[in-house]
Amino acid sequence: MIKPGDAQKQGRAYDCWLAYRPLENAVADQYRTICKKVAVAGQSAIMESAVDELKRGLKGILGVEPEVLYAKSDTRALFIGSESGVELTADDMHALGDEGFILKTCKDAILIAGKTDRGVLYGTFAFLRCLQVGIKPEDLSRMENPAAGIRMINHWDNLDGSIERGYAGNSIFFRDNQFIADKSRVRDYARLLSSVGINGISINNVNVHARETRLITRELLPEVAELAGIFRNYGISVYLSVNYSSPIELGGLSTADPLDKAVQDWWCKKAAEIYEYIPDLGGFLVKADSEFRPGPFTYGRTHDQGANMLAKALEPFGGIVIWRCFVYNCRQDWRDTKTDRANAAYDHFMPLDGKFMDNVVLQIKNGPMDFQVREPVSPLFGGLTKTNQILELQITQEYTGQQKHVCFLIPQWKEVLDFETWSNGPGSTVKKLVCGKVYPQKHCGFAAVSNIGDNANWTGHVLAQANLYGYGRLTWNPDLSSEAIAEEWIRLTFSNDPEIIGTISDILLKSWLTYEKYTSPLGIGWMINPNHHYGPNVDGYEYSPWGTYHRADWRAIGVDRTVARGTGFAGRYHKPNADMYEDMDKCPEELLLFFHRVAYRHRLKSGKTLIQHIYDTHFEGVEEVEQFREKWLSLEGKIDRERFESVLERLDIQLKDAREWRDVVNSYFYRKSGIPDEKGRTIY
Ligand code: GCV
Repeated sequence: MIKPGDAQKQGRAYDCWLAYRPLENAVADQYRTICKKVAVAGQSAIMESAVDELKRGLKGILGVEPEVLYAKSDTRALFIGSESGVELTADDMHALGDEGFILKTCKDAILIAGKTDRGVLYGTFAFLRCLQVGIKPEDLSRMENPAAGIRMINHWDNLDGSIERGYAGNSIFFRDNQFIADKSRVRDYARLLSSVGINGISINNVNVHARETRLITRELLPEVAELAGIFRNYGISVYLSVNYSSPIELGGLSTADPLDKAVQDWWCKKAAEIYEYIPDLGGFLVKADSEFRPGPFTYGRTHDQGANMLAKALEPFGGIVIWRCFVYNCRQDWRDTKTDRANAAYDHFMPLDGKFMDNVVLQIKNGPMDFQVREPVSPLFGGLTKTNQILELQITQEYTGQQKHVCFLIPQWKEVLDFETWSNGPGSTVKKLVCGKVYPQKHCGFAAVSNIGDNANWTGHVLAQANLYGYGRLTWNPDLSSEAIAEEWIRLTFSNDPEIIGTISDILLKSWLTYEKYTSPLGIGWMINPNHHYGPNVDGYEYSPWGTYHRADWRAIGVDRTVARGTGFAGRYHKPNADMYEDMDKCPEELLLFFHRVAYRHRLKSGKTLIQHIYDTHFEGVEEVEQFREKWLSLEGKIDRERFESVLERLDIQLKDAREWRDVVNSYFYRKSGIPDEKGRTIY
């Protein structure tokens, strides 16, 4: 009998990078002789997940169904093949962190070990990755520890089943204001996340509406606990987004003032109640005083007071408060050129550095605005030196093509991670800061907004699976290159065939810059249709209260954010970055319009005028999408029809919409400036 939901799970795309395709070569034969027997040391639900996965992988890749034995031992390990041969040494144990793993091999045995069962699970997934891409047993040996402790996914799912900024269907957790009863999809999601090292998930939208406010009540906590149980088996802790006004909305109090004793007591009792149901809840995620959400400002209190009050309530249970820095005035007057949304997070949180409790972590978006295709790095990175912090990225492609356009975001994130803040001299990169390697932090790491939904292929666009995969891999090891991640994902998801790898890599690795070319130029951002944020509309937000302006007139475009003449944002960075951004000649050109107001006739380093650059990149961007389509067509017959057709369909949409972007943007600037295209192409 077909159960509800089963139909969605059919198809090649559902398995993502855990498809476990048969491997037919000499390496596979080598593994086949080893992988007949598995001895399991250490029993737990997580170890069982590791064993299940190993069995699934060996069956799929090698066609082997190993005999599984359970050994009595204090070690946490899977011994594949002969039980002697490979051993764990004291040095190995010493080098292993709590979540790390070790893979060791000899002629007839493979050892997957960790200090904890989580480590074994991660090691199992790593082993299966190596197997699928055809790494020989003798080249397997490795020891890995994750770069940071928090490696989290944020869902913006609502209980009615909708997902804020979701582009791949509805929620896999909720429908019609209830939890979805069939949890098999959640389990598969937990496998996907855990396979790339994710260890935390907040299940509900940071905009916590009325029904979701009730997630922390006895009515819904048993359901949260059930989800938490599924994720727990894969080493993933559940977090809840909470409504700062809960004491009023649930507790009947007249205030949510963090300094009010009754409010404090209410949260303490509430925390105790929540932990009865979910003893290992990760904690709370909080969006406060932002985009109409309540927060401490309502009571004339500061964000440290607001966050610390919640942190005290969670402290006895080991929970943490993840407090978002996305705080700005969204009712700005567009005529006011002094107020700058880019300054907001920095100005709100820098004065509070060092004032947060140990179990509070600030979650900082990568840029000062909002996940645009190009932004500078938030100056809070390197600014804050005494506060726990995590980097927030957006996997869901709100501003980067909404999973209709291919936009592999790993190269963008790599630029963020590798950004040198100079906070504590050279080497103070964002990745080191958020991994606690520049200033000590009790909790640090990564969070990103999920791009999945109940679509049969999870992400809407099959190639968008690579963004989820790559995010996880970077949280584990931010030094991995975009090229390595793309190749690994393609090998696991499609094939080890060099032609397929070459073709898809080429598309992925160019796609972010291509998207940037035909959308908003040189760091200025936006130019999109209001609300849903899809498609070109140059003045879409220009006269709005949201603080996102390009200020184009007949002569120039861009926002002067210099200290000398503008909003002063450039001065929020450490030197030499501050000087670099301040000076129009030194400012990296891809961010020129973010920091400076520039005349259309200004000559860029290429020798082209700004206006000609805008025209050229918009034509080029569309040509590149045409090339993506051609490249993809060359894969016909080489990959399964289902995924081939599905990506082709999206590329057709992308091409049509890229042309729309090109023509709308070029026509807008031609009409504003009156300057014709030097190459005489069609501009309307
Ligand atoms: C969840 C942007 C998005 C909002 C989102 C917000 C946030 O403004 O458009 O949908 O709200 O960011 O990150 O809180």
